[in-house]
Amino acid sequence: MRKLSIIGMPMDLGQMRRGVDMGPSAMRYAGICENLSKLFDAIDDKGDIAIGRPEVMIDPDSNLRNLQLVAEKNVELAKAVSKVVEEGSFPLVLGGDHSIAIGTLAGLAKHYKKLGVIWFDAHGDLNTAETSPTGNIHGMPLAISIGIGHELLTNMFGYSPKVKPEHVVIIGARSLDEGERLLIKEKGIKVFTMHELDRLGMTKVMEETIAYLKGKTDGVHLSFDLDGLDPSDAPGVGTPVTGGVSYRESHLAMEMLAEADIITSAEFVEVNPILDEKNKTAAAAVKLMGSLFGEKLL
Ligand code: NNH
Ligand code: MN
Ligand code: MN
Ligand code: MN
Repeated sequence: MRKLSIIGMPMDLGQMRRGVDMGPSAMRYAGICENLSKLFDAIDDKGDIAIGRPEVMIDPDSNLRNLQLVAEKNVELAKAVSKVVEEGSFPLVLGGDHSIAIGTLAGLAKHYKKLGVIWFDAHGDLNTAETSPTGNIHGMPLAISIGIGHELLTNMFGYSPKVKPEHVVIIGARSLDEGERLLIKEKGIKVFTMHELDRLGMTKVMEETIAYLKGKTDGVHLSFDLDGLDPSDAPGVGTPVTGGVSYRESHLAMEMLAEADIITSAEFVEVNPILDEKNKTAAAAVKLMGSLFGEKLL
């Protein structure tokens, strides 16, 4: 029995542009359940984690925007994700900005000791309070998950790291900050930037990604930031970067993951319907889910 559980995480506290909290609604409106119903025996939409309308606050000690709240809400998300895994269902988390990956990965790490992560993104999300140009936590979740960053976030549930750097693959990067470049080199993180994508093509990149993660992980999470796509295909994101992955290339990536049958959880983040054109980005996310879960063109 193949079961999907959807968790909405309408959190926009990891960055400064409001509207990404409506991402879960926009993706549901674009027809998640209708599009995925033939691919699962059952779909259980758990609704949204309650975020409320908190005041935006910079932590005076660390310079991190909304540190306490981002930490608290991510603990709630982690518990919800963990419960879904216990139920034997596939966790699909809808963001929200990318800071929600802190909670998703913390929840998954309880069950997968060698969790692999595919980070599809224009950015590296490997900043710390010291290297971040913005103080926005959505630029930090991957660093936090590999154990680098503020203790309140890295040490969730009393241990760190949640993921080993050698179990991470970043795909689509084209905007990396200086501190992120250094960290990638220091930790030897596998990155396919747009340069490698152009040179090798998506087919080779995905073959290498799958081969890299296959034997050494006990589960693979897909963290899909919609700004990894080219802004012409996904305009509804807070930090668009030109020169991204095309609509079809991204589908090819999902189709190859479906074929390889290695993905055990996923999240789609940074959809901001206020910045979108007629829900185009949310619709793209939903179509990508279809390909990821095995929908065929023929
Ligand atoms: N690197 C920048 C920062 O840390 C931008 C991050 N924005 C993202 N990440 N959307 O995926 O603030
Ligand atoms: Mn991101
Ligand atoms: Mn990004
Ligand atoms: Mn290309």
